[in-house]
Amino acid sequence: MARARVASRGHGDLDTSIDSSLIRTQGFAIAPKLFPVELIQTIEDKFSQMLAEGHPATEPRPIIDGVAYRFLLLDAGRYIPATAGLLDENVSNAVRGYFGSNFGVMTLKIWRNLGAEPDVAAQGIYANNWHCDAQPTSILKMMVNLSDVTEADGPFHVQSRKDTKRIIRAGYGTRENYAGAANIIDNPNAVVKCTGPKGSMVLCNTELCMHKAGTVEPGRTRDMLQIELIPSPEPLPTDWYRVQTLSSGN
Ligand SMILES: O=C(O)CCC(=O)C(=O)O
Ligand SMILES: [Fe+2]
Repeated sequence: MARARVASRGHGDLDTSIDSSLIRTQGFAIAPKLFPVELIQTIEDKFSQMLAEGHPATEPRPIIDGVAYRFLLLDAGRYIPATAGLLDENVSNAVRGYFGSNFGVMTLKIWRNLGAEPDVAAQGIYANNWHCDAQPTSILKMMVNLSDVTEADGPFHVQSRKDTKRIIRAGYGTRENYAGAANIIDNPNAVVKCTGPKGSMVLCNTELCMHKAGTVEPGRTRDMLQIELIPSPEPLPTDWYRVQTLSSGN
């Protein structure tokens, strides 16, 4: 399937096209204006409220010198049922088109990255060093910006499968030491920054594509929702958003 297009049902300013063939060739596809802002706002408001209350499910991680740089909510759908609206027909068709099969949900999480001074950010505090996820390559990540994300807010950064191969062949070492790839890994012609308004989204194979979180500038934040999708013989159950995490990687 080349392109999934569905009428935007009264949300005239939305662009509901997702190019699922691009996920195969490039490794990722960006949907810049996908979800109604009211849906995203409902989810973000509830997440913010949980953080403000210090809800025990919102885990501060990591804490460096007494300062939390990220708050993570696992199994977010159990606390925020509105997340059920994210796998609508449009997204589901695109994901089925990519897998060529039904799909299931492995994890559903939300996190907030907080601003960090460059010396702290240099410690790789929230997956902000280039890496590929060490998970089965069948997993597809759906990443939704829950806040308006500019370059200053540490957008998700990604490179194509082709550029990723170039980096690996140049002798990429680890997140901490890029080794032979150090000189080419930040090629501005290859790096794509997933900035966008709340509700913008990227579907990405993070095993095959080099990626990282951008560093959030001091005083700013970035809220991200992520769903890990896997091929499945069964149709998606209606209560998929109540998924409970067994394991996940980033
Ligand atoms: O927070 C981000 O932008 C990147 C996180 C990441 O590396 C991942 O989800 O695999
Ligand atoms: Fe990752």
